[in-house]
Amino acid sequence: MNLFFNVTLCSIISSIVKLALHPVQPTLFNQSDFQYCEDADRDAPGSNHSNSEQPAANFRKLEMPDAEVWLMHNWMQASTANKLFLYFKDALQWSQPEISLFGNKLKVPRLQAWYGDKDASYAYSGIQMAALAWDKKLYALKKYCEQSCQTTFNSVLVNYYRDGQDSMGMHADNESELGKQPIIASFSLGASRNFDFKHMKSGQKHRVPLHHGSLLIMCGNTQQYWQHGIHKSKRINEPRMNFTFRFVHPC
Ligand SMILES: O=C(O)CCC(=O)C(=O)O
Repeated sequence: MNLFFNVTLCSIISSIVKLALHPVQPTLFNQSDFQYCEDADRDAPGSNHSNSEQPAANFRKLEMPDAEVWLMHNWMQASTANKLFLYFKDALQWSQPEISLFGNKLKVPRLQAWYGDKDASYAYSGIQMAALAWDKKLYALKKYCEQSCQTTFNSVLVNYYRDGQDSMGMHADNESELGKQPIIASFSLGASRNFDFKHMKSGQKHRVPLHHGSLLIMCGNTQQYWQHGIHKSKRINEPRMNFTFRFVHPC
């Protein structure tokens, strides 16, 4: 009995120590294959859009006024990230839509795809995007992000930058359907690119390199005060993929 008690006590203590040392990565998925897991639906944290919730530990809060931005490099291990990059490159339905700029029609300087729940349609720069039905692994990735962000998402914009000549203009994700203080999770795969912020009033700039497997979370007032974008770079020849998970309020 004593032996049983000691063994049980030891295993409880060791679980507590493990939890304290590795509080971040939720273990809903075996990262080595990243298969969709039915448990993800059961264990998702529920619909929680409160900004008082903070992302899990190991995220670093960036020092930016009027913003709440969290970053974790190596949020996903490289071997899993490599497989996902190859998978998504082939599996997603990429397109290069046109935007109207001063009366001219221009193709966006990247490829993109919009996935989400049925009612999660989205419009920006005159592009109306109806959501494509979730790809299984994309849905699993969404669930995995939700664990870290302590919220739920119903859609994702995926951008594919073929090389350093592809870019994303400075903008804020402040469309009314995203709500006043949207939580946006930005996951990156492939080539490292600089993510540039610019304060809309003071003009202050902040540059964050985003690497293969990093997760950046923007919440609070970030979209009200800061624009963000990806500038062209002559030095980059490799492709990059970025996923911005969002919650679009159905209109
Ligand atoms: O590629 C990125 O990191 C930026 C994507 C972005 O700004 C957006 O989807 O709104």
